Amino acid sequence: MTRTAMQADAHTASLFDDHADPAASAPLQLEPGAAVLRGFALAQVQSLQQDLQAVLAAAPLRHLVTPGGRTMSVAMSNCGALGWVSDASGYRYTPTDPLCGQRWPAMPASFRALAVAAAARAGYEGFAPDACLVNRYAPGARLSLHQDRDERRLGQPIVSVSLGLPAVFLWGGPQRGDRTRRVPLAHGDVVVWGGPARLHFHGVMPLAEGEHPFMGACRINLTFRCAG
Ligand code: MD3
Ligand code: FE
Repeated sequence: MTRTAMQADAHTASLFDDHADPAASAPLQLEPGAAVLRGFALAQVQSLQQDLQAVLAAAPLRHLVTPGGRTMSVAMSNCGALGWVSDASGYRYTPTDPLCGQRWPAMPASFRALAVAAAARAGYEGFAPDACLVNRYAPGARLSLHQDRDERRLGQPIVSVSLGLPAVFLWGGPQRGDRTRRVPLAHGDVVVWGGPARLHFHGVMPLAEGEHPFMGACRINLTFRCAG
C-alpha cells in the first residue's frame, strides 16, 4: 500500500470510529466535570425516536409558564418517576403529569441505557436517573441563562442528549454575570455535566430555521437527572 493510501485509510478509520463506535472516541472535557461525547447517541437514534413518540403520546409536549408569568418558548414533557414542571407557584418535580393527574410515562429502557452508558463513559459509574425532561425547540425557541438546582442530589451529574437540528449552547460559570462560551451541539451529541460544572449557568441560543432529515424542523433535548 502506498503511503498516501495508508493515510487516507487511517483518516477514514478515525472518522468511522467516532460515529460507529462511540465508546472509542475520547470525551472532550469542556472543563472539570463537563464532558462532551460527540455522536455518542447516533447508533441508538432510531429506538430513541420510536420510544420518544410513545412517551409524547402519553404525556404531550406543552409550553409551561414561569413563576414570573412568561410562557416558555421551549415545549416540554417528562418521563420517569419524576417530572419537572413550572407554573405560577414555582419550579418543582412531581410524580404525576398536571395535565391528566396520572403518573408520567415510564422511562424507556433505551433512554436509561444510553444515559447510564454515557455517564459511565464520563467517569460516573452507577448513574440512576429517576427523571427525564424532554425539551422540544422549534425554530426561534430558546432557553435563557439559568441554573439547574431543583434536584435533590446535586452530587449526581445531568446527562443531556441532543437530537435533530443543531443548537448553540451557552456555557457560563457559577455566577450569572460570568462570561459565556458558545458550544455547538449536534444530532447525537451527549453531554455529561457533573462535579464543579453541575451548578454553572447555561442556556440555549434561539434555534435557527432548518429541516433535519431524521427529526424534522425541530431539536429535541433529553436531560436525565437524579431529582428525588
Ligand atoms: C449544565 N436544557 O433542560 S442541555 C435544561 O439543550 C437545559 O435543552 C438545555 O438546560 C437544552 O435545564 C441544555 C445541557 C445541560 C443540561 C443541564 C445542565 C447543561 C447543564 C445542568 C447543569 C449544568
Ligand atoms: Fe438547564
